[in-house]
Amino acid sequence: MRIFHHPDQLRHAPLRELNNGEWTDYAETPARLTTILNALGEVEEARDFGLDPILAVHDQSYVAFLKSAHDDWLAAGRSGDAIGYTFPIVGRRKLSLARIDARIGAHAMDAATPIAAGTWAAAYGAAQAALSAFDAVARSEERFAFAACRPPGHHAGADYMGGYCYLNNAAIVARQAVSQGLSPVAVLDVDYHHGNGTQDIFYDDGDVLFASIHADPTTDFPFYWGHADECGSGGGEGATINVPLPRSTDWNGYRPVLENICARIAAWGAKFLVVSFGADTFAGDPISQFRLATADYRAMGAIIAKLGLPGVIVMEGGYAVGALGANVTTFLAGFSDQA
Ligand code: OKP
Ligand code: ZN
Repeated sequence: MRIFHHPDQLRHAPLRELNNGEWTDYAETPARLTTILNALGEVEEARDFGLDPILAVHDQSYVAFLKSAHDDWLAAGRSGDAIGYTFPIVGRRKLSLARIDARIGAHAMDAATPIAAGTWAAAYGAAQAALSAFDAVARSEERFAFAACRPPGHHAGADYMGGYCYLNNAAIVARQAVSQGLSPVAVLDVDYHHGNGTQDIFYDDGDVLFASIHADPTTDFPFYWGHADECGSGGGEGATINVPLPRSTDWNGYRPVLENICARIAAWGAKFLVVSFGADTFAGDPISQFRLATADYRAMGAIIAKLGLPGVIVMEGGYAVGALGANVTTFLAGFSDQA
């Protein structure tokens, strides 16, 4: 399988995050990507497809904010990473506010997603890696390609960041697939956390099915989305599927749910598949509570590949850095066994 990345992805290195009331080391580190690339061996540098495919998902004003936020932070006399503290949960609307703190809050769903000096370059690079993987498949060079994205994307919406995510790499690929006539498209999200941003972007959209297996949001981030009764609306009614699972779920609990959700993707008639792959379902993940073993990722890859669809795998979470390389290569090996 061809694997894509962009060297700028390493430029995003926030210093710390607000976690359960304390400042802790930022879990979404550059070392995650280095580990994955080292384990994978032969990887290709992304091509640059420009801003247009990003702007097909994200608002122009949000992209402009992301680009300049860290400079604006420094210009306001601040140091370190830009981070917000006030969020408009009531009556959120487009206001053109100048103060950096107001602009961050208007474009963020949490206080755990800092903007550092290299954040925009890295997020742009990750999106280009995803687009490069899409391009390889769209040219029919291979049925599937892998984008070693980092920062991840699935919590980011059209005009907001959150959960370590800035640009929604999976949504950018799915939208690109739709615009190239590959509908209906399914996004299968197997990260430990619910992909609220991807869900939000396609909630009313009947061209893109969003299907996710994740930790029950009554106990885990992002709390407010990913509940089983969220099924889409308008033209997208029925095109959102959420299966929350309890903490401590292992492969015996996970596998039948994955098989069922794959059957629903097939029944829905998907022609193109985007996989949001997070290895934070791993038993040793420091911020997550499922119990998958490294070997289980081989079976997971095989079950998804058995759908027989063309598509792109984009990397989302996975924070057990010591095991991350093995977990990713094992997933891709299971995928290639079947492909
Ligand atoms: C990103 B991805 C919780 C602090 C916030 C954010 C988790 C983001 C996960 N104590 N944690 O889905 O892997
Ligand atoms: Zn996650």
